[in-house]
Amino acid sequence: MAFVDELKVHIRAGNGGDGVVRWLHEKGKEFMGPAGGNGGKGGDVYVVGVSDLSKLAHYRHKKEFAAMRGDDGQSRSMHGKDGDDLIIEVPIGTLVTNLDNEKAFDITTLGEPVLILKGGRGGLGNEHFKASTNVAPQEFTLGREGEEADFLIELQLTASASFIGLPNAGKSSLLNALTRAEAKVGDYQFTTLEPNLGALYEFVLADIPGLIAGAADGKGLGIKFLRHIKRTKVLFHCISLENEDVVATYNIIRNELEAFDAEVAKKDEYIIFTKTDMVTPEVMEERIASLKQVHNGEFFKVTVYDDVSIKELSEGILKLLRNK
Ligand SMILES: Nc1nc2c(ncn2[C@@H]2O[C@H](COP(=O)(O)OP(=O)(O)O)[C@@H](O)[C@H]2O)c(=O)[nH]1
Ligand SMILES: [Mg+2]
Repeated sequence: MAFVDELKVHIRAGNGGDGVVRWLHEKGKEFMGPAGGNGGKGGDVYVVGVSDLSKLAHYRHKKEFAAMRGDDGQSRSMHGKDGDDLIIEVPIGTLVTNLDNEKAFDITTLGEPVLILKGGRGGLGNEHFKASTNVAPQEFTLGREGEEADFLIELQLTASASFIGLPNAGKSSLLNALTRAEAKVGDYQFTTLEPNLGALYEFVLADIPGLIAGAADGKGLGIKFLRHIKRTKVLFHCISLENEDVVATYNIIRNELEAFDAEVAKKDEYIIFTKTDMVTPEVMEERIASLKQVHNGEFFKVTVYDDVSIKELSEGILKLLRNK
């Protein structure tokens, strides 16, 4: 699913239900008085932060959101049911702006609903107007309208870390294993160079697809792609242990990075050796040793088929980023 980070929508809270005029009747008895119930309150609208960073893509075709209207009052003094609230899930890091009054809601926490529009009050039924001077009131009121406005919903994220590497290195698989992202695996679509994003606690991880695809001359690179890789704090360079010559593999990406942007190439880089399950321990040690001759610093080893290695990687990444 394409990454969506901006939406313009109209959002409406529910209208209140109307109050009604009803009378109490009982068989064989005379007039017993007013019994029209009040209308229910219209539903409020909340936004709530979730960790699924692709959430806005689900609303891509939506132009309008609306909470439920309150039910009208009923006979026998029964009040109308309140309209259900509407809770709109957005990724943490989303800024929700009411374009009619410029009020902005910055959604930075998980699971805490923030009220953005209030539902209308229910109207009053005729029973409400009963008084010693008014035993048969005809009065009632209509429900109030719920608030409504146009909103701009923007995801304002900067990736803390980006996974780079050759196609097939296992970047998307890692992003999926470390976060709740749903990046496509084994998908070589270099024409869409949108980053896949996932949240690892407070950090956003980006899987940068195919840096190699004409990256140096900037061909086809979207603005979001550039923004993410330029502002990212650290790079995790993924190298599959399947490669017989891991140094050559490493250098391909390094050269591409240098040609792409000298500033980006200067960022701190950590190596993640992927697909440890594909080689024997001896071959693994040999390949890691050869790379250590050209790159010093910390490195990680991982296979998506071993949860322990994923957990270690996850902890390692967290420790690194929290120390930045
Ligand atoms: N054996 C093995 N295969 C993996 C591992 N990680 C990813 N793959 C496979 O390698 C291929 C490329 O993975 P993908 O995550 O799409 O790589 P990307 O191009 O770097 O995003 C897919 O077929 C994955 O199933 C791993 O740890 N072990
Ligand atoms: Mg990929």
